[in-house]
This record gives sequence, C-alpha cells and structure tokens, in this order.
Amino acid sequence: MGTALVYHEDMTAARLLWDDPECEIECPERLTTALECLQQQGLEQRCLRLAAREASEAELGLVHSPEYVALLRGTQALGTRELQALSKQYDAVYLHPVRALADPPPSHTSGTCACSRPALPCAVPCWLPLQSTFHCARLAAGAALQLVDAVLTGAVRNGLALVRPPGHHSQRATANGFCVFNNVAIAAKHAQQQHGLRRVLIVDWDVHHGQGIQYIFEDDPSVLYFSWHRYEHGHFWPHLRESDADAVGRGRGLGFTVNLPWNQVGMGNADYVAAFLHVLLPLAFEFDPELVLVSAGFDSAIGDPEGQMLATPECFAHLTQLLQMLAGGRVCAVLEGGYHLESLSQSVCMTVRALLGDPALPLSGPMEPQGSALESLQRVRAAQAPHWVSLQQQGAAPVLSPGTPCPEGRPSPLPPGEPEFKAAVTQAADALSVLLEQLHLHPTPPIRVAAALTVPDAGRALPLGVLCEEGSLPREEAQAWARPRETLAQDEALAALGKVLYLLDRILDGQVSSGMAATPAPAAAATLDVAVRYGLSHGAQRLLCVAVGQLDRPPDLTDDGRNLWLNIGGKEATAPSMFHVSVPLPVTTGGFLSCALALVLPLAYSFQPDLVLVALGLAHGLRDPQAALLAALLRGPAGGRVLALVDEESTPQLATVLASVLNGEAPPSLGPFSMATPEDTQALMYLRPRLEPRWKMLQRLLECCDLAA
Ligand code: Q9C
Ligand code: ZN
Repeated sequence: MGTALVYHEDMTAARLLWDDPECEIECPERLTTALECLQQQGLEQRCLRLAAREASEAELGLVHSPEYVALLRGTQALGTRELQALSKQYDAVYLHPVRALADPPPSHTSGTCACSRPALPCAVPCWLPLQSTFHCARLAAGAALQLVDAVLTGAVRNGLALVRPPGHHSQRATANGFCVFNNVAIAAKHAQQQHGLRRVLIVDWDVHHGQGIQYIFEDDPSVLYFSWHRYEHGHFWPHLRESDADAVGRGRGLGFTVNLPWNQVGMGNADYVAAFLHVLLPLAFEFDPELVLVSAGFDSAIGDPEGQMLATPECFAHLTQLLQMLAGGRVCAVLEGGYHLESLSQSVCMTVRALLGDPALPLSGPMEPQGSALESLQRVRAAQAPHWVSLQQQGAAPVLSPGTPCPEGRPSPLPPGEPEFKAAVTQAADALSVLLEQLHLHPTPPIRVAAALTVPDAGRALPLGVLCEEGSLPREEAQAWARPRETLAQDEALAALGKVLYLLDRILDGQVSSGMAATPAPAAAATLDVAVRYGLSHGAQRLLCVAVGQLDRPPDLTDDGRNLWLNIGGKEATAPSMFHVSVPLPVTTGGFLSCALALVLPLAYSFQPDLVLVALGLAHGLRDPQAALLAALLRGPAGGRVLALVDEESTPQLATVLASVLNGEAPPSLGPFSMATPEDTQALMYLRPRLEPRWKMLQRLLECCDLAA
C-alpha cells in the first residue's frame, strides 16, 4: 500500500500579473520548488504519481453555488484589466486570464489536433496550455478528488496533492485569501457522497483560519473540522470573531468545529505537538474518522513571512505520523499555504516521508510549550468539554475569560524591514541548514524493521518488508550481561537474549530503525533488564523504557537523567521519582487513550529519548490493538528507534501487528470508544501534576494565566 502524489504542471500557469504586495507571495515557484525538493530527496520516485484531473462543475457544486461557478467560468472571457477589477471585489484574491503570453511558445505548432477541449470564448488554440484561474482551480479541486478516490478505492494508503490555488478560505459563493474553490471541503463531500463515508476529519494546520471550511460544515456532525491559526486576539487576518475557541459549531454540528487560536507568534514544535496530544487527538479518537483530510498549509512553519511561527520542517513528519494512527492510516494531505520556498519544500518533503512510513527525525529544540500556547489549549479544551467525553474525564477545565493576557515576554509580530525580521529570516535559514545536516548525519537506516523470533516458523507471520533477523551475539557475550542465578541460565533464554542484543546493536549503529523480538516467558524481565543496561552502555544517551505488565525496574538504574522507566499495569513503584513512573493498567479504550496521549507521549516527547524499549510482559493485559498503537506512537519521540520485546507465548498476531506498525503501517482500530473509569482517571490526575515540573509536555495550563483569569 503506497503513497500517491497528485500534481499537474498546469497549476503553475496562474500568476499575479499586476502589482499587489499582499498577493505576490502566492507564486508558481511554490509548486515547482516543492516538487524539485521531492525529486532531489528521492521521494517523488517512491510515490505513485497521478496527474490531476479537473473537477467537474457538478463536483464544484457539492460546495459552491451554481452562480459562483458560472461567474468563475465566465472569467475565461475576461482580459487582464477586467480580472484585476473583479479580483478587487474579494479579499486577497487575484485571477489569471486564459492566456497571458503574447506569442505562442516556439516549441508548439498548431498542426492537426484531435483533442476535445471545449471551445472557449476567446478561442485559445488547443496546443497552448490553459492558464486561467478557472482551469487551475478546477485542477486543484480535481487533484484532491483524485487523491481521495485513490485512497478510498485502496489503490494507495495515503497521499499528498500539490495544488494551487489553495482552497480553505473559499466559501460557497466567494473567493478569499488566494482561494477559489474549496478543494478540501469538496473532497470531504465527495468522500461522503461517492464512497458513503459517515465521518470525515479535516485537520487544518495552515497558519490561517480556514473559515471557508468552517462555514461549509458548521452545522454538520459528520465532518469534524480542526484548525489552529495565528489569531492574536483577532488582530491577525482574517480578523474573525468566529475563529476563536468558543466557535464550536451550530445546531447538530455543536462540538464538530474545533478552533485553536494562537495569540502569539513564535509557536514551535512543542506547541504544535502539545496541541495534537491535548486537543486534537483525544477528540479525533473519540470521533473515530473513516478518513483524514489535511488542509496542509506550511505557512505555519519556520521562516514563513505570514505565520512567523518557529516549527521546523520535521515537526510536520510528526504531525503526519500522529494522524496516521486514525482511520486506518487513510490520510489525504492537500497543499494550502506556505510562502517561504525553502521551508515549504522541506516541510512538504517531511510530510511525504512520514506518509511513506519513514521514521521521523527527532524534534529539535526544548520540548516545552509556551505559556500563551497552554492558555490557548486550555481555552479550547474548556469550550469543547461539554461536547466530548474524552475531555470530561479529567475534571472540568476552568473556563478562562477571553483575552487574558499572559504576563510573559513573547515575540511580537515583526514588520518586514525591521532588524528583528531579518534576524528571524536568518534563524529560519539556520534551522533549515541544521535540518539538512541532520538528514546527512542521520540518514534513514537501510532496514526499517528487523524481527528476531524464537519459534522457527514464526518468520512466516511477519508482514511484507520486515526483515527476519538471524544474527545473534555470541552466547558467552550474552551470558556475561546476565545477572547470576537467573532465568537466563536456560539455553533458549540465552539464545533469545543474544538475538535481542544483536538487534540492539544494529539499531544503535543505524543499520536498522526498529526491532521486534520474542523472548521466552520466564525470561522476559531478565531480558529487559539486560537490554536496558546494554543499551545504556552501547551508545544510547537517553533510554526510555515502557514496560507493560509485571516487569521490575533494574535495581541498579539511577535517576541520572539517562533513563526513564515507565511501568504500566505492574507493581506500584516503592520509590517513585521523575524517572520511575508507574501507572495502573487502564481498563477502557478511553482510559487507554488518556494514558497514551496525556501521559506516555508527553513524557516521551519531553524526555527526547534516542532509544525506546517497549516490553510486554507475561499477561501484560493490553489488547493487541492497544499494544500496536502504543508501539506506533512511540516511534515519534525516538526518531523511530524502537525495540519491542514480546513474550513468545503472546498471540502470534501480536508479533505480526507490532512488526507492521514499526514498519510504518497504521495500527488497527481500538474498537468502540468507551469512557475512562474513575480509577483510570484518578491515576492520571494524581501523577500528572507531580511529573509536570520536570516533563513540560504534560502541562496543560500555566499557573500564571490561571491566576490571572
Ligand atoms: N497581512 C492561504 O494561506 N493576506 N491564504 C492577509 C495579512 C491574505 C492566506 C494579509 C493571506 C491569505 C491559503
Ligand atoms: Zn495560510
């Protein structure tokens, strides 16, 4: 199951033909540069290339009024000056004529032609590429439709449509903010009407509010629309009251519009990941979409003149990976904004890498959300709490009054030309060159998953593409790591340990990204104990161990900051600390999701491990889909360096599904959502405030804002 890349070069034809500083950033080079970058990094070649088709007028009519479509059709008869006048009737829109070139390009001769392009009012010869905004905008919408069709027919698992003009600001009868037809909204309606989908999630990570999408679906409970956006208490375009967190939808659609306004510029990786963990993903898992559409604007990335945010390109790989936990991995990303060509291109590449299943580069920078971001997260959680069970589980959130200023020095927006603006541009350039260096220093390991199994035949159950590892550390060497008088004295346990350590070596030296190994039941704890010590002495700088079930923490581990031990459903820690955390096994799917999203991942993203061990002890108690989701989620924080240890007596399906998620496949559905039990909730409510001072991604609100409210 592959990744589609939908594109058509005609979409580079439309450009701004008059002087308008507001619109000039939306240029054809946005597409050509992104595509070149994909080719250079060898990513385009790994995708299924699809040529975009034009959306039909009936398809445009899924969202737009017939009069509006007719008006746009009519623009094909207009000249440049008339189009300039018409453009002025909209906010931040330009339209391009059918034909801007004075002379036909020399490469073309008219000759005889069998093409069936419908006659146009101004008789463009059929050998000349159509350049009209109408044509480009129909291709943009058609590209989104084609992508959705490719995913929903099973031709590919996911994909990206590289399109211009963008769509999310466009409304039923109006163009707005460079957008002509609402590509993603049309694709969502199409998915429902042509493929019978009942629940579609739209994630709008563009830095602007996609008010067009919001208006189209605001009373529709079958489409959950999430948007974060630069807002600055309404001072940022499009200056709408309904972009704030308290706009939650209308009528039957109450709670199906989720707005996360950023009231400061400078939001970075920690803020974006926190928004996903604490707002979007709890709601999205409860919603249980059948398809995820992404309004993938990259003006929310570092260096963008519009967004002035600080998230680095690899952040989009993490966001993409997180979204693939939903809807069986059916994620369709459609380009919206993004105006810093280098940042845009790198971010597009990171998104495609994640869609292809490659591990994400670890996130750079301190993983600590900003005060203003926490305040925004808090406000949207409070506004949505009445509509979502998963937000009610952890105590009613206090409602913050709108406009609470956060007494904290934060960068204010930068006017171009100021020295600070130049500094921001330099900062972006630095971040991008560091990223290129990272890609160079840490190339994607040649092998994505290697599995070591004890049962001789078990290799047959491995998913396609997973290497069955036969290598092993010499017996004496493995034995030297075992503690005296232990279960590891058994022959087969020692053989299994040798394989585990061999796998660890290959992960630590960058040959293999992830590993999966089976261990004989009685030796599970002893094997994990050795694996932790071996990892720490063979190059792991920070090792996170997530142990599920009765697995004791190695007695000689110290709180030296190099290891973090998290036990789920085992014995309660006798001396809990910031580096030794134990939590009871959650009972329901809701409890499990809270544990994963509100505890495990925030801890993991804060700790920034370079190696994760996930161990499932005997009778660990997680259901296979839960274990798979946990392992899949833990790929993010460690840049894919995950070693999963399973009991050889657990189901053969468990080994298979773990290998497949470590290989980048989507985890299976958890089944119907059920609310967390009070016990599940209490455990988290007890732990989180104790751990927050050290592990900042756990934070959901900043005390100072709380007090100010
Ligand atoms: N100074 C997209 O990113 N200009 N559209 C706002 C603020 C319009 C952005 C002016 C920005 C439109 C798809
Ligand atoms: Zn935008």
